[in-house]
Amino acid sequence: MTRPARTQVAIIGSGPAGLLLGRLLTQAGIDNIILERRSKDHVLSRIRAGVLEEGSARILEDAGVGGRMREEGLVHHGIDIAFGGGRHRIDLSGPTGGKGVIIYGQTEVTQDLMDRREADDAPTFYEAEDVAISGFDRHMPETRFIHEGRAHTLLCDFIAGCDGFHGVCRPSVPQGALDIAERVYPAGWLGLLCETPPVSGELIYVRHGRGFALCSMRSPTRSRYYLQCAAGEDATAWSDERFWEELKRRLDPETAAALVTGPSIEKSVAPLRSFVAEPMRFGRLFLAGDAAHIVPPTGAKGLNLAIGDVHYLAEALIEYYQERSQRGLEAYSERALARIWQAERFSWWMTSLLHSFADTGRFAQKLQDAELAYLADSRAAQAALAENYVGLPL
Ligand code: FAS
Ligand code: PHB
Repeated sequence: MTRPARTQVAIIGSGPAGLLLGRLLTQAGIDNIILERRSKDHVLSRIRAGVLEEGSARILEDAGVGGRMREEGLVHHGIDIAFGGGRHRIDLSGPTGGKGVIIYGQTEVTQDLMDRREADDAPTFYEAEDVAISGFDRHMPETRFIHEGRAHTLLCDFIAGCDGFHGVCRPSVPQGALDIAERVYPAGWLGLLCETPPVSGELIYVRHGRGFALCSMRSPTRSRYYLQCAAGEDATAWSDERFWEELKRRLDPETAAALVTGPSIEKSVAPLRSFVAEPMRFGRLFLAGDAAHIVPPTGAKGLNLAIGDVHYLAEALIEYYQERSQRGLEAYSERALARIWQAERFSWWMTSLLHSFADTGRFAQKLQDAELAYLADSRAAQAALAENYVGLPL
């Protein structure tokens, strides 16, 4: 691409948001190009989310990328909350008319979307350097980037900022045009992936005086565990042995005894942050996914919110091109933010309920005890958790 090329929608970022948007637009006959700064292998090497809401699964199925998810994904109808030495099962399906969640790693979702994009023969520039965007506040958006040592300019009708929390799109918005709401938690999550059978058939969220823990999985033979750790913790400071010993100290004795340990195939630390940038549209630039918002992973909402944003944005762009209507584009930000803030609230609530933070005073600890006791005894409280966990309607 040497002379300024043109496309209808330039998508910045080849994570789940960018790839899904690309697929939905291609399916509707709308030309799009994805610019990704990392290599394909690097994008696939990042271990992230593990839980899909049924609404997300349907969107992936309608996009023609749900086959392997339906074959290999594990449908779960409950989760356990462990505290005070016991485990309390939260029925997800009873209070929600039979809804559950699907355990299917983000890595697999990304692989399925990449395979589909290749089959569509839709263009993605991996290892695109110095991506810059401009003109979106007028009617002449363009992106510039370096690829394989050559400078390119891409003219487009719209730019979709799907470039995550550390991307270039949100910072390209004029100073002062963004309303930022943020809470940074004084802790992180140390995650470990291993080829061992999960300790339990469903996820276990653990509240413990030593810190939060989560027992999750990717398949009947591959487990994913998390420990609350200090913010900015160095994952290499944790040997596998140290990780397993600490996890066992946070589990009840029966679960600890059932834990199958093994060598880690991945270990990483994720920060805990709540973050929303409003609005999500600036002229012809639209933000979607982590580029606009972040949730602490306790509610398993990050990936699901990205899919929800893209569902709304794709609908609006297809309406624009097929009906020449701006209605969906004008409603996008408000529509997406209504659902985002519900997920922000739930993720903050789950995080505050289950983590012990250094700045959590005695009163807040006693409130946690009371909230957990109420959750264990109240079907209404359990139903409220269930309907948020399986996902609010799109
Ligand atoms: P992503 O960050 O996935 O993708 C953005 C893409 O844009 C990346 O490939 C990046 O390389 C690219 N990019 C960035 N800057 C660019 C530039 N200037 N030019 C071109 N490309 C650029 N969610 C859960 O539900 N459960 C979890 O357990 C969980 N764990 C997580 C752990 C970590 C370490 C992180 C960071 C997030 C985690 N999340 C989790 C949230 C995560 O799953 C996100 O919600 C999800 O990746 C959002 O997808 P995207 O919006 O596509 O952003
Ligand atoms: C995961 O399996 O990675 C996972 C599951 C549930 C969460 C967060 C992460 O809330």
